[in-house]
Amino acid sequence: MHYPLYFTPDEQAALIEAVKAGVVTAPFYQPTMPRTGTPLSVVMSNFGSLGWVTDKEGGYRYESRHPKNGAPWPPLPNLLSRLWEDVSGWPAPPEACLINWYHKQKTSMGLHVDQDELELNAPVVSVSLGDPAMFRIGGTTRGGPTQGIKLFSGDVVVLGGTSRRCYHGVSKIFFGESALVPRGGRINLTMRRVNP
Ligand code: MD3
Ligand code: FE
Repeated sequence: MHYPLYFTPDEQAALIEAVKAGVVTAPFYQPTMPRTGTPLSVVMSNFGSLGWVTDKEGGYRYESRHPKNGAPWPPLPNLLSRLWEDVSGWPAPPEACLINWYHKQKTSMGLHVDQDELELNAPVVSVSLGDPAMFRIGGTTRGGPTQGIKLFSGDVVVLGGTSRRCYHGVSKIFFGESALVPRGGRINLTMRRVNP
């Protein structure tokens, strides 16, 4: 489900303020791929009792603390808890909210499936802020056709049912089109249920 402009401009600004406050104690860090140590192009942080992290040594995982400074993740902002209750249809709250900042012109995210959660039946709820992005979603197997959807600031996407297990990624950021994010780019907030 795509909810275009779910959040008003004032709410979008409040979400950016919440991110700015959160990254005081849990700063954006450069995630790296398991084993190879290749950096991802986005920088990341999290809100919630668990955060999704990755580095060369530890691989993809959920952790209750920041991988660089050991700080607990800041609590989920109320606007996001309310969003989850409104659109997820899931009886339990999300433990994790990953913050992806597409902070440079060339940032993207290759096609992948989210499968580090024990609970794969809960939907994923995503919020786009700042510059638009071309989001791509395919099927449940690698290599098939994909559909592109341009996502704008304030849009919400809910991936439930079969779509939860689909390949997806971000092929392009329309860098410099929005003034919402300080220093520019796009911020994506992705809420997930981790444990059954
Ligand atoms: C479709 N993030 O962090 S959010 C990710 O815009 C991720 O930053 C993208 O993919 C971003 O893992 C896309 C939308 C999204 C999130 C999870 C999904 C789409 C999904 C899981 C299954 C299918
Ligand atoms: Fe993903």
